[in-house]
Amino acid sequence: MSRRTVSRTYPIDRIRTEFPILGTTMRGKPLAYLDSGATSLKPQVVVDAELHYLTRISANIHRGVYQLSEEATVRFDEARDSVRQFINAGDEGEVIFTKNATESSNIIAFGWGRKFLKTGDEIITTELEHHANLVPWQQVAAATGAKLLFVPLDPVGRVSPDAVESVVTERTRVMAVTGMSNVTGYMPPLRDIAAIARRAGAVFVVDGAQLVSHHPVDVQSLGCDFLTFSAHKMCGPTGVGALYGRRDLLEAMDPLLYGGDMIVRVGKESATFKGVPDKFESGTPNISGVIGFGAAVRYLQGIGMEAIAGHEQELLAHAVRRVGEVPGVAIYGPVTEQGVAGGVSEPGGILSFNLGDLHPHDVGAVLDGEGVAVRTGFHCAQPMMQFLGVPGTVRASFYLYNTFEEIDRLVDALNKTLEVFS
Ligand code: 7TS
Repeated sequence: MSRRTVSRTYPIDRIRTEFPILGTTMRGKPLAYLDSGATSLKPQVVVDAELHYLTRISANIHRGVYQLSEEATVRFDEARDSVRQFINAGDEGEVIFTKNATESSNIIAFGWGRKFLKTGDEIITTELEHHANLVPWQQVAAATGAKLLFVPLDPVGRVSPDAVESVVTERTRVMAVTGMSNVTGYMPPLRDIAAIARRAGAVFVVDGAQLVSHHPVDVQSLGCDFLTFSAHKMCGPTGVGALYGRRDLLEAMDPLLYGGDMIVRVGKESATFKGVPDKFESGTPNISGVIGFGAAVRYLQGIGMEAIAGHEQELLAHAVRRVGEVPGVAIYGPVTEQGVAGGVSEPGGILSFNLGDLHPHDVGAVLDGEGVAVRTGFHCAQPMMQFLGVPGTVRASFYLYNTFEEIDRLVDALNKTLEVFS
């Protein structure tokens, strides 16, 4: 059996050849890239799609009457349809291209929250959130007089439906919850939360920045009203993301940005606006990025999100066991208890830990010298660090191209770290 994967059918060797950067070195060692939670590597097909636009098309969309502009528009629209299919949105108007998940969250918070929330209304969220799905809501709460309420987490950082129910009141208007913690990989029970939001008459916002890249997501069966995600975490380019929103909600919202490409008619004093998605996409978008995003989701679909999620779970199980054997390691989150939670959670491919009382940055620096790339620090999730009672963690995050050998190299590098600091 190959050590690269335990599943004989998962095409790990082929996948690795499709990512040019995996053939390179870091600090003179073969790159072991364990930081896909921050951003993923890019396969050649995505690079090629962008390059084709840049070298063969390179025209603006929606405005030229000439062939190249028409072709750019067709490719742009194809990308929207690919992303729509990827999350099974009902129609293309429900997929808005943004610059990243952060911008998508801000469009919801300011476009919907700022317009519809009133003093005393309640926004339910959790301490698991990345700042992108918390700070915009804090701002909107301050501007509208709405209140933020936090679902109590269990001791290892899980959300149960009962805990969600315990903070729901007749003033609940929004529930904004991560689909997967970028610190622990924990995946809250979204379907249960969607049902609670529906009963409460609240809008259900899912931060999908980690979830969508690693697991199959069907917005219709999930029952979310909004979903935010970034292309760069799912094999696509930086500078492009998406917002899924239910059509009726998007139609009722105000855009964040006004200008060209989103208007029907402009007079000297006022203007009228197009419908969705155009009203949220004023100005020239990141055309090459969107085209690359389309190529990325088609690439992921070609492998299959179930297969990718399965591969990551095998890697995670191996990592939990092997990293857990390193003397003095403390692993955070429910990952070591998966299966005990009574179906409340499933693991995502993320492992956060600390090594004795060493600072995470010191650990990360030694790992870097060994060619192992991990993220260290508070991961844009300071409330989660407060919950865990640590200033930061070392985080290894896995994706479709990672192998058991890379995790073994992480473990060797952690043992070396212990020697360096002994
Ligand atoms: N939500 C979650 C759960 C995230 O993990 C991130 C980025 C974002 C939102 C924001 O995405 P962006 O593309 O708009 O920046 N998370 C990380 C991380 O964990 N390390 O670097 C970025």
